[in-house]
Amino acid sequence: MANDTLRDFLQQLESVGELHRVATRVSPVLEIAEIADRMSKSVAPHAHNELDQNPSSKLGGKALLFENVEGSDIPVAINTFGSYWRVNQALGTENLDALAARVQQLIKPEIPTTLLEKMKKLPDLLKMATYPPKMVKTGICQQVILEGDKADLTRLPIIQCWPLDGNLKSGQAFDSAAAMRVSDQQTGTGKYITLGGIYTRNPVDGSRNVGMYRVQQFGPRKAAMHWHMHHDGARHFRMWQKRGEKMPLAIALGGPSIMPYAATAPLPPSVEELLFAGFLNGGGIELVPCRTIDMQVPANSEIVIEGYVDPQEKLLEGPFGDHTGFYSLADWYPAFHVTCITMRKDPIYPTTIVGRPPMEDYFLGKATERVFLPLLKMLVPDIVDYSLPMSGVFHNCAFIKIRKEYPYQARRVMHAIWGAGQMAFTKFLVIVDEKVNVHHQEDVLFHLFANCDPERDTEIVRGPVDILDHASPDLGAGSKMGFDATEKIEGEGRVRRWPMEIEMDQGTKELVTKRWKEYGF
Ligand SMILES: Cc1cc2nc3c(=O)[nH]c(=O)nc-3n(C[C@H](O)[C@H](O)[C@H](O)COP(=O)(O)O)c2cc1C
Ligand SMILES: [Mn+2]
Repeated sequence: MANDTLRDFLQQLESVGELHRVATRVSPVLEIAEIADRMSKSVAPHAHNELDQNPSSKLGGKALLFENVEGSDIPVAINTFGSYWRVNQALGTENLDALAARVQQLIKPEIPTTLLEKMKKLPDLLKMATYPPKMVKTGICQQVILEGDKADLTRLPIIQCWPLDGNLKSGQAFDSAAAMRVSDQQTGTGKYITLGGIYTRNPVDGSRNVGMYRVQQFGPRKAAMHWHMHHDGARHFRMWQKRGEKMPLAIALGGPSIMPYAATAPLPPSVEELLFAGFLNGGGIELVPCRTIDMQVPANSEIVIEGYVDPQEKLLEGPFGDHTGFYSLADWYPAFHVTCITMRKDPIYPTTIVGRPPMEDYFLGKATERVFLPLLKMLVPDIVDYSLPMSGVFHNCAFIKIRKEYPYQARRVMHAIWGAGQMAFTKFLVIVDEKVNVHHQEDVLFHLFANCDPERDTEIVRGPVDILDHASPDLGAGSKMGFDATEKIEGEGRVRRWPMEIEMDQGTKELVTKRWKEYGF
């Protein structure tokens, strides 16, 4: 089982030298971010080769704990998930493949006849195999309760990540006329809560969702919720909005080390993150009721911000230096009003920065890549393995390995992926044969460049794309491209005789290995 509290997690990291404490005073504006960025990028680029998925790899720098942050008496933890080793600790597993094997076990027991039945069964399977959240009456997260004027976001050491964050005059507003119109009270700060779990409820069936969405601080009790329209938080909000009701929402920081990951996991809307977290953890997550809203949050959180989202009020959110390596432009997002802040005594504030990879979120993404492989295979059985290369920042590119058996199979796989959950937003797909190592970018590119006839072997489709794709002609809508980099066979258009790839025979290889010293090298 993973750690119950952020403090336990940090203690565990410290006990093996994986936590660096910074005692000197630092600014939450840019300084912490720059230090964390240098930490993430402190390894030589070649050391970050995707080949290195060694579960004990500590590449990615150390976790950092800033003990003395200007303007707040709360310390800041960052880069806590930023290595394979740390992500494995957080998820309570030896390695990500072992976790994937457990997911595989979960979907194996019953084999219904159709795919649709299988997908429908998933929530039930999870319910049977997992530990539901446990309701408890009290939790450390409510040791300190700040209501009324005391519920003040400026008490928290919320960080500014990049220079133009929140700067509407920087030309990074999608609608510059609107940016000019917003009054000073409506202008956000450059500070963002980046590692919070956003807890919302479906007003119709009461089901819960936890998503990781950034929150921009506006006033002491006001913030903007940046959930993408395709995500469950936004879906819940549209439901509350339709009813004309205020939406209760809680932001939980810290808590069981599994939760930040679970909040990022691309689960279907019917699967609750808290159930999935219980499954990964091998134990139910303890929840306490919030003080001022009808919502439950992990009892072991460090800090909880309670409030509601106004169905009418919108704020010009952004710009924000995003995980694509570019600023996402300012746009209108719903306003969140704080009703109460609760915390443990001496809390620690967890945060992260995103930007051009490698960054901390790369490792959270890799956890998803591995854990969701069995589910992706269930949807698209042709898939043997896949990789989300660092250069593709998750949604820009996926390398997919298939076992090819019939003509145009690669295209079938492309279309299946473009219909599969959050994978559907993948802009470029490269489909390769079984012999190619999808975790080795060079190997994939070699086969892409060699095996594709651009006219014959590419597929371009239109559809929804990631909200953060700045190249698409419209926000969230554009085109996607698949490269069939497999060996072409009869029935796939005009194909000439396909040559064999060069490889030395085994006998000669062994002979040369055996005699290597004799050659005097
Ligand atoms: C560090 C980090 C920051 C993220 N920020 C956002 C964000 O601001 N808005 C958003 O919609 N998704 C964001 N995501 C992605 C979502 O958390 C992820 O897609 C998740 O599956 C959404 O959950 P949902 O399907 O329940 O909505 C972020 C992910 C990570 C790892
Ligand atoms: Mn969800």
